[in-house]
Amino acid sequence: MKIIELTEDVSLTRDIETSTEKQRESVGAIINQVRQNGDKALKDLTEMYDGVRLENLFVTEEEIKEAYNHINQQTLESLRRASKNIQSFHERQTRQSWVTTNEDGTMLGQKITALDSAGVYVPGGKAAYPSTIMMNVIPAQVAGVRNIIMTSPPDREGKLAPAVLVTAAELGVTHILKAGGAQAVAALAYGTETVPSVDKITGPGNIFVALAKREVFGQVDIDMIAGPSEIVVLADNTARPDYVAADLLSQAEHDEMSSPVLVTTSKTLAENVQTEVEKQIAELPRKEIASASINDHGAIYTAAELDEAVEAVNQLAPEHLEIMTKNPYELLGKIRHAGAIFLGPLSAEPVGDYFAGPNHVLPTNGTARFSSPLNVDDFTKKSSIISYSQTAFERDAEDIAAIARLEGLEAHARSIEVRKKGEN
Ligand code: HSO
Ligand code: ZN
Repeated sequence: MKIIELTEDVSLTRDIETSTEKQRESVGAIINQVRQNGDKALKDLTEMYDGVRLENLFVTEEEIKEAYNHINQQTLESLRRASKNIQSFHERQTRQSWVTTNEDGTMLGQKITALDSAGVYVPGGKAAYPSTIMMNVIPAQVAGVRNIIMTSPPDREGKLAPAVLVTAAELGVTHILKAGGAQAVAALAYGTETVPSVDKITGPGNIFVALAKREVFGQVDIDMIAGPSEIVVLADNTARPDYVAADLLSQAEHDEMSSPVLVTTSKTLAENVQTEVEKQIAELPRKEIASASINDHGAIYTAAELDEAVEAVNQLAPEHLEIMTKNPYELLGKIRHAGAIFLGPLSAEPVGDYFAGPNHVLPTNGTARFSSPLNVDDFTKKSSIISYSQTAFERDAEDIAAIARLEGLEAHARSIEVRKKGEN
């Protein structure tokens, strides 16, 4: 892992994965195919990309029952405890509708309504994470979304992983579509004979899923376009190098493109973490992926002062930030951009990935500058409420008509004036 001294000409910007023209064309074609041919297109595309011809596009009750035979009781208990924590955290995010009545008799307000339906995309193969199912489904349920459809690509035998099925079933999700890629996104956005269209599509996926989500945005809402995982550890000489190295590697093992970064005021820590990373990486089952991430997208930055280190963190605007300094709370106020902030030596990033309660679907690629973790609000929308009284109307009519005429919109002005007392 390279050690770089932070100077003014060190660039902290990160390359964003871009799509090719060919990928965009193929996604467009897949979406059209599903729009035109519905279930048949879904089956044809699943045969082509996942290597299996499906009779039934949806998971059956028997398949769910069977999946439970492959999960041991202890794992099930762990999933249940995690789910409980995630639920209680998200319950704190719920908002109430409100109205305010003014002395002039007007009533104004904001009505909060859950989306009718949501589709959750779950990647296939090894990246089919039960934790991600919980992180997407639970906020939707807490918001009050009634219809939740999950979709995930089947394996060559037409099956979904038992852990995926059991997690979904534990959460009460029974509508599970066996489809992946752009075709799954298209089916959720436009609906088919058997797949109902949804209002919002959330969940991570490969470049084809990301492009498809971008393409159907407007027809439906989407959560975000998530990039590879990122972690920044901000540490001083009080941090333990073995903890720091382990946490950097926890995100490095996600993807060759993941970015594990240490920003530190201690040159000794920098060197010790460098050694530790080499030592620990050798023992990891996913060492090829982790090494690629560490070597190509990892870095250790050394800063002269803590303030300089904090500034670098804000520029990086990481998905995850761990602060392991003498007094992490002191720095919290200075952190402006980070998806999730982990304070102190025991708040390891995987505590948040799996268990503590906050959502692990977080802004990546510097988008923490302007966006937030997935949350209950993402599954609700607001309607404004306006009720005008006679007093208020008489008082404001002239102002309203004046602004209408300023805009050259005479019919607007007349819609006000037709109601004015004494004029009709
Ligand atoms: N750290 C990932 C989420 C995850 N980790 C799922 C393990 N499973 C992105 O925030
Ligand atoms: Zn993770």
